[in-house]
Amino acid sequence: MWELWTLLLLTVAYFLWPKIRRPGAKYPRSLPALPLVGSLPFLPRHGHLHANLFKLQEKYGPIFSFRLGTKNTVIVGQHQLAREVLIKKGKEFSGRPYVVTLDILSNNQKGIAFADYSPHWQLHRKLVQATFALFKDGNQRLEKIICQEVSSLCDFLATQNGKSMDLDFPVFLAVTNIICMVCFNSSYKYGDHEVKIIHDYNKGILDTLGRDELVDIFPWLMIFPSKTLGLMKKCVNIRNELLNKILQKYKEKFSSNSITNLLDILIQAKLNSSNSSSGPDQDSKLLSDKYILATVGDIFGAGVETTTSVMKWTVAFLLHNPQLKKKIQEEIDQNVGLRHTPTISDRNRLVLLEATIREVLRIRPVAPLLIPHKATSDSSIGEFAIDKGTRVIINLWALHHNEKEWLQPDQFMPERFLDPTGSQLISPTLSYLPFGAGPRSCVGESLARQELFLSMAWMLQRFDLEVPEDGQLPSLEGDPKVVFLIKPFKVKIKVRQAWREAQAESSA
Ligand code: STR
Repeated sequence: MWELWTLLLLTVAYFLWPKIRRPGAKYPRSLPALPLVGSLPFLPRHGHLHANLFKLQEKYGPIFSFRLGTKNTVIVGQHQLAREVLIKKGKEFSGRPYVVTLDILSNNQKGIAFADYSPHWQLHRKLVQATFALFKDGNQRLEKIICQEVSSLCDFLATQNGKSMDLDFPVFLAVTNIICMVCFNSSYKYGDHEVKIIHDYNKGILDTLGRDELVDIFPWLMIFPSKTLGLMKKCVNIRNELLNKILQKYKEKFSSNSITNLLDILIQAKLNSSNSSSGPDQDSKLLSDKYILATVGDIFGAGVETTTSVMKWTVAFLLHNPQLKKKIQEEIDQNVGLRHTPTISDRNRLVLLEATIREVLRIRPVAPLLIPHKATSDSSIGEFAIDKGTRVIINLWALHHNEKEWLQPDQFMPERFLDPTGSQLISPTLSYLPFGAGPRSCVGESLARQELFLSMAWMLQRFDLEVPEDGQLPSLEGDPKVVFLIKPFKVKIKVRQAWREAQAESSA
């Protein structure tokens, strides 16, 4: 009998043990791994994953690996190696691994954020980039759209003068409207019920993605019902229904003569490929409603959750650093004044504000581990062999907190992005990639930077953002989901005296 058991165990071990790899090749050092569970028992369970992985670098070096289930994962925590993965060998590492929760979210790896390296990913990414090009200049330029929404946001905040409030929802609404303009040329009014629905399902999606669920490690656990997956599916369904309703309605009024947003670009590309002389071509299938919805869903989700989060982080750091806030306001008063609202062209004059935003993106990166990459062919990183199919995770947190690259990396110091005279922006090191890099880099970087700059400049010109009366400062610890969120906090809104006087003067 025991022979049978041994045979069975050996067979199981054979299938679950990593395959013998390229002979003679040198692989990154690995954490210990057991059959079945892999390195799971050896991974720290408490605290933030990005910080734990950074800590492991002390023992294992800047690149190391571990095994979860049957999959090998390589962690890269140093900028030269990260740039090799993202830029120099960008194409070889442009794949995306299969992750159960992300697969539900992306309707089988459609869209652009979580799609594996594939013709549909290439096509949709190109079309999204073409969309942003539509908003470069003219009447539709991003700056104009952003200023409109930021202006409404500030007008709303003015009605809250003297009160302490959570900025989450008002900021969410402004940012949602900006991305709505980019996607469908529409926007929501304050109090619109649909915005609340979007707010709620986004929260559900973020909550369920962030739980490093075991199913993401062992996909076969899917056969057991899971509460998290259930909630995830519910939220994704609500989202898909809402976006589908918008898409179907939009199709009726679509006109080839006026291509002004993401939906226009996607629908037009679909028409072009179905009418091609040789009959519907390959692209036509890749532009069916399901594919279109997945891409719009990604842009929507990415455009809203990231910027809202960074704006809240920025306000939180300013509450902790009231002197800095005052200095930024002086900078605004001197360079923009109080008669005009700030514009993008003020960006090279408001250098302290710009440095502050860069520092927020360093110390609390939106995605501290980016989104996992996958090797699309056998390749290498530095001196180490990487087999096709290996997951590669860039630990951006490690890059942004490396003591050899940054002076006191845990301190919030916007001055590090300024020259000693404080008048020029500088890049102190290459160990900084807040938007990733290479073929998978963030497509919305320029939109995001403009939104962050304009909204902070407008808000600080008009308001004093202060700690609420109860003296409660925001926690800076954070809550890492797919986006590194900040825990809810309140801020006291006060219209600036200087702003009031300037208004009274100009209307007199
Ligand atoms: C937020 C919640 C939602 O409703 C939809 C999405 C899909 C796209 C995701 C987004 C999420 C979170 C931020 C992501 C983005 C794609 C790129 C972006 C992960 C889950 C980042 O890399 C920061």
